[in-house]
Amino acid sequence: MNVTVKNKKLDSWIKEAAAMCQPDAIYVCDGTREEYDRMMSKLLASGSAISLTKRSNSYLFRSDPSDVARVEDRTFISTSSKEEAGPTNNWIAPAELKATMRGLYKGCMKGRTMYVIPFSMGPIGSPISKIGVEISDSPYVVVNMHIMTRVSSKVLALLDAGEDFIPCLHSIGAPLPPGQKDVPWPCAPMESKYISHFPEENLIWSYGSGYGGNALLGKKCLALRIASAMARREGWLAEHMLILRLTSPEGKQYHIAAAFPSACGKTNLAMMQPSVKGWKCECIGDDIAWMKVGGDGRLHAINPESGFFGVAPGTSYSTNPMAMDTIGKNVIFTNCALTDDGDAWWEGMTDDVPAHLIDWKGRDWTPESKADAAHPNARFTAHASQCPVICKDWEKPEGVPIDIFIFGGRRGSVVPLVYEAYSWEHGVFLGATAASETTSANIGAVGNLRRDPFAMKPFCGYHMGDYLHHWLAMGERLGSRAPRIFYVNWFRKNGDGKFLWPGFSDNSRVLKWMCERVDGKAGARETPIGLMPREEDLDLAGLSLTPPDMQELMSVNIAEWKAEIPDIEAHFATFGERLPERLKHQLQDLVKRLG
Ligand code: SAT
Ligand code: MN
Repeated sequence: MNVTVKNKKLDSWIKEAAAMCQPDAIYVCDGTREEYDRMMSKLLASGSAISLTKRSNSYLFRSDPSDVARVEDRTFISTSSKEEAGPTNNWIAPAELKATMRGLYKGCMKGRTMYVIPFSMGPIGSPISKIGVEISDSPYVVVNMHIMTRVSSKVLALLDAGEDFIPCLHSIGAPLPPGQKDVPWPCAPMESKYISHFPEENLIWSYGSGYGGNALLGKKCLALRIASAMARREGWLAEHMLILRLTSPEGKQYHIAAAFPSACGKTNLAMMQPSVKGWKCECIGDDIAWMKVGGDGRLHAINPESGFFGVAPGTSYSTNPMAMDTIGKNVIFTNCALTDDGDAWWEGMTDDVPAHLIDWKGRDWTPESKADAAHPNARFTAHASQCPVICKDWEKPEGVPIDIFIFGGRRGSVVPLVYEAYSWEHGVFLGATAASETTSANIGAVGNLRRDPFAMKPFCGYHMGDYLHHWLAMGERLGSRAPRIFYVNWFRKNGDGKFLWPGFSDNSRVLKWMCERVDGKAGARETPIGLMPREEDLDLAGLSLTPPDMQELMSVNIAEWKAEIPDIEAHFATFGERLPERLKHQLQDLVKRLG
């Protein structure tokens, strides 16, 4: 081991993990640029990384074709009883799961180095931040963690000073026998992958996958699943939300936190450049928000991450120019295509499709090829500080005060562009019943409608019914200082399957209405589903949207909404006794309003 670890809990955990996993060497990371460069040189030499000549200090990785996204079927919340994990989580009893995983971990790092990665979620030393230590045998994980979290020897110093940490054990599950050549992306087969959480003891064990949220354990595992359970115990919120600051032409600031499922445009909204005149948008985070009630009685949010792990396909200078400028240099690309002149490429990146590429599986690709050149869940990893519109306050330890919550998802039909909740309770109902067509961010079928409460279905570390109670309780605590709640759908289509709403920078028109609602300046009409802008309430200047399209976009079809009710009832029934009474009443009220 390259350093002496003084913290007793950490030292004995490293020894225990080493005895079980039997790595050839142990290396404690310090988070420096030199370390990153050294690690990247090794990854280049081993053939895992490809250096991109067109982008400075940028690299392309191609994963194993079986290891391309989160694996919700292999993700477990291991509480002492199944009931505590609730209906939205897979559960195995802790003793059984640990016994199985110990069997898998035994000798799993043979032929490899065990990296010890001390990291902080949130600014180092902030009272809202949490410390984690990830043990991993993947150098790809190390370089990604450098960007996505604060990896530093300062974190070890905090541990020496007595701070606690969340242990995150990770192995790709592919020991390397002596003399055998490594593959570019080692991992274990699907049936032996386990992404396990023990929220009662703040512990994470992940085995078999090297991809994204399965392997970068600070993200979904710590900052959402473990943190959501901590947040409930401690009276705060850990949410799957972007955070942005909007500034009006008069210079008034509004802070918005928005929850959409993975691959539904959080990064695009977080970096959006408003098309409405005089308004400015700055990014604070694109995936996760930790929120606590401040001394002023308001909810204050921080982004616990330090980078973006964004979906590449569809990202372009027309959809998200700020993301494009963020990824000009110092980027890790995963499962993008490679151009002949040494750049990354993906579907939707440029109007002209290159005549020849190497696809994400390493095969020759031409526009005639049937398969996608980049995997639909291909990603870029880039540091937040590289974003041209990163808010100057993005690392403020006390966070920013939230004015507005937005929930939403991808719905080709039924759900209009925007509506506002009648009350906090109604807003919690909107979050609880949020539904979205599934995307490629999870292994499984794409395009199926599923209820994804608060976009937290895959990320809530405890019983979702208790989570809904927690949200209601937070509303009571916040009282008149609670943020206003809205629901949006950017993805409604017309009969020909075309999107009705242009989206992207024009979403600012919707956000502007929300800000004016907060200030009591803009009107709305009551509808059975919530408060909706009348046409004159939305700033549509300069937008070429035909009146019939606008009408369709904003329409609430009573028959279609009535048809949603049985699905909501079935969804609510899964929470059993733990479904808050107040949400049952909200459903009854909706049924009544629909007539
Ligand atoms: O792979 S991740 O879980 O980090 C990305 C996502 O699904 O949001
Ligand atoms: Mn996400």
